[in-house]
Amino acid sequence: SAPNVKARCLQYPGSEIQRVPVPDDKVDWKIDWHMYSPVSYTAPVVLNKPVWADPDIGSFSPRFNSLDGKVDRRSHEGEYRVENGIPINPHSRTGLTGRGLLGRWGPNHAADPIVTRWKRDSAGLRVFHPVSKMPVLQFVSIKRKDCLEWALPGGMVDPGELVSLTLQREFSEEALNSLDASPEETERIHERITALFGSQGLEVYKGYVDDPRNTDNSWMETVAVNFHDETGNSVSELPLQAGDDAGQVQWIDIDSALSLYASHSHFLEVVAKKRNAHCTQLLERLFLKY
Ligand code: RP5
Ligand code: MG
Ligand code: MG
Repeated sequence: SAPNVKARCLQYPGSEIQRVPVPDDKVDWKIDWHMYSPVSYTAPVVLNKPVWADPDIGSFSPRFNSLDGKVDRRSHEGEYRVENGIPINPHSRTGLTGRGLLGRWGPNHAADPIVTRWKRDSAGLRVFHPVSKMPVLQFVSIKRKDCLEWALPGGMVDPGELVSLTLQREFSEEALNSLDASPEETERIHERITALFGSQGLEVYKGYVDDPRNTDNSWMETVAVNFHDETGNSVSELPLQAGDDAGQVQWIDIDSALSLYASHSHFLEVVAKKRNAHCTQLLERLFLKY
């Protein structure tokens, strides 16, 4: 399928701005499109020079494709093009130039924690899917306040921050509401999840994300890591509480057709396959085959 589906959504999030429609056959930069004239947009909140955003090009000289001070401007996808000092989306056209809602020119690095457990019945036994006969996994999902879509509780990697820390910090903020907890609660949460996040996670994805905020010059990239509570008595017992940019939080079955924010459904398919759990994709393939 053509790349950048969500990053070509006509209505640019959080604005009245419409992208220039990019048809599937023109999405690839390699296809000549002389008439292509994307709209330019950088959100006022970005232009206001918050700490997390770059200044405008011209007033500073970023070192693209390298570690620029503490800001990592390298892409997980390899070297990206820079034209007239402006980085170019490594995947395809999006119908919009500038930075939109994103702070960085070029890659904007995030991390997505995928916390899973087995679905269990009231007797504590694992639940198997009636058709695939495979065990069903559940993952911690948050409902994003910005677009009301269900998503992984991920977030941006702060400059110089280790991804392992971002994963744990964002999970604590969005799914455990650590930002609003008392010092004692924070301590208890920290103890509980440090064990889980300190365990060897399963990296399921590293690279470009088809995020609705992407532009021709700024885009999201992530590292998605799965932390699995096999016995169901580590993080499973912590009370989930939505915080920061999450409006709701809950355990969701990886079973029915999941429609999640950005590329997140894809990450969960990978987790399900690697953990030999039920997943929709697998069912579809079975039905196609027989
Ligand atoms: C997505 O945006 C990433 O996969 C990650 O989940 C998220 C990070 O952005 P914020 O949650 O900080 O808005 O592309
Ligand atoms: Mg966050
Ligand atoms: Mg977030």
